[in-house]
Amino acid sequence: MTGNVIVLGGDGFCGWPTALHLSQLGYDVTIVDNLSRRKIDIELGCKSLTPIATVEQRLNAWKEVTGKQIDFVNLNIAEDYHQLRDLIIDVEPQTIVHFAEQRAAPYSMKSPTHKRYTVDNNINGTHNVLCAIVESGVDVHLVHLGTMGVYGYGTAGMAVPEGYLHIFVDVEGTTKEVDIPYPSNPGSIYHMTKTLDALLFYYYNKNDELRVTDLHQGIVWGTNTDETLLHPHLVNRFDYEGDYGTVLNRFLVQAAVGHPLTVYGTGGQTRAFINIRDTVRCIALAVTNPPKKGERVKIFNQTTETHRVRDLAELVSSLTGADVRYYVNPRKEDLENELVVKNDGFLELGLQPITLSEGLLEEVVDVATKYRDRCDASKILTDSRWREDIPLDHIGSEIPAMLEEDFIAAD
Ligand code: NAD
Ligand code: USQ
Repeated sequence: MTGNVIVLGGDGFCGWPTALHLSQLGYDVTIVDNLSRRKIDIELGCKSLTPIATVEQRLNAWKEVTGKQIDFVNLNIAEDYHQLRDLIIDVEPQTIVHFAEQRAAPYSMKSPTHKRYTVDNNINGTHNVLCAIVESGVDVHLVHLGTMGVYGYGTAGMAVPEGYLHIFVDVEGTTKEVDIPYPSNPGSIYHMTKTLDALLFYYYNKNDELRVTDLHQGIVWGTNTDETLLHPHLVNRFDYEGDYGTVLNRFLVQAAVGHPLTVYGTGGQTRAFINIRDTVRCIALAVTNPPKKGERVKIFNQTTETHRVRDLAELVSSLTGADVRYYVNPRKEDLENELVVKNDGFLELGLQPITLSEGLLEEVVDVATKYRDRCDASKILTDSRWREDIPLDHIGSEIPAMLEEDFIAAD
């Protein structure tokens, strides 16, 4: 594979292993990142479970083990518009992969300041990328990381299609068939920014014929990929604290350090999941299969399986002996939901998914246990909540935790 690719947010959890994978495949990769995620670690008073190296050390290690060069540019895509435009003109990328957003739902709900930061950063960043591509005149394919959460997690009993809903409309007695973007139903300020991103793509695709692929990704679990394992300085980050840690990775660390598994509410929430190794493969497939000029925004559901939160807790508990505890849910979300998702797009392109059962034990042993001494257990429970009137529960109980209003809703 040849050509130039810019990876926006290439120092992050998904962006770093993707940048390495694309470089390994033969692309000339430039990472753009303002290191805001590392600064948020300082703000939250915690750090990746894995000891991540500086960007400079990372890139030197990659050069040392593969002979391949990855360039790094430190800029804020939400603010430094002209530098971004000039970089696109200089590099002439065939593809820009866009990971550079504030991606934690709890962090986005922490306070008015965090809500406003998330909206300013994500919406301005995405719009700057689109505007800069058009102004540069370079024919770029934009691959963006969206989220399954744009759809909400309730489906009226059907499988969530890949972006577009095929509907039948009665027009003066005649039935017409049309595709419309699947109705958005965000569950946090963060998820809302992703639904707004989708509207920006729709517009730039219609007006400027910009080629865009939007990947509606599920919750990523796992840590390392073939490339990040090549040198200790290439290790990927692993978030476990209450805002950035995602549910399955959190459960794995909690089990390793002897903390009870923190199930919110009844644990009846069903979500979509994907392993980090499949994330990087999916992105490589998206890069090599761009939409044609004039084609509508291409949308893939980048996810390989769905699981209920309490089932995940039981699975981790059965593997490790960890206790399961139920905490008052700091979020406003359905207590219980079913979720069926179509993911034919990547399967047809040849993806062979890694499932939970194959990879899970390896993760527990290799990463969570190896680095458990770096875990600060006081950071496991979050102080973020969706509304001020939701009580903060740092104690939990042995039975599912429901608020009075939840009992009423469940009746
Ligand atoms: P991350 O926070 O680890 O990485 C994001 C990177 O972008 C960070 O390195 C950060 O410094 C950088 N960044 C943020 N704002 C920037 C800006 N304005 N300018 C330049 N750089 C900026 O997040 P991640 O887990 O790697 O997620 C990457 C993308 O994938 C996000 O858009 C997220 O919404 C999406 N996603 C992630 C998951 C998951 O489970 N991690 C699941 C679905 C979708
Ligand atoms: N949950 C628990 N206990 C925990 C943590 C979470 O029960 O300790 C529950 C939450 O209430 C929620 C579910 O687990 O119902 C998933 O939470 P999460 O933090 O793992 O994932 P989420 O907030 O949805 O966000 C993550 C990423 C985000 C991405 C999204 C994909 O941080 O960037 O967009 O997953 S998706 O969920 O498919 O929308």
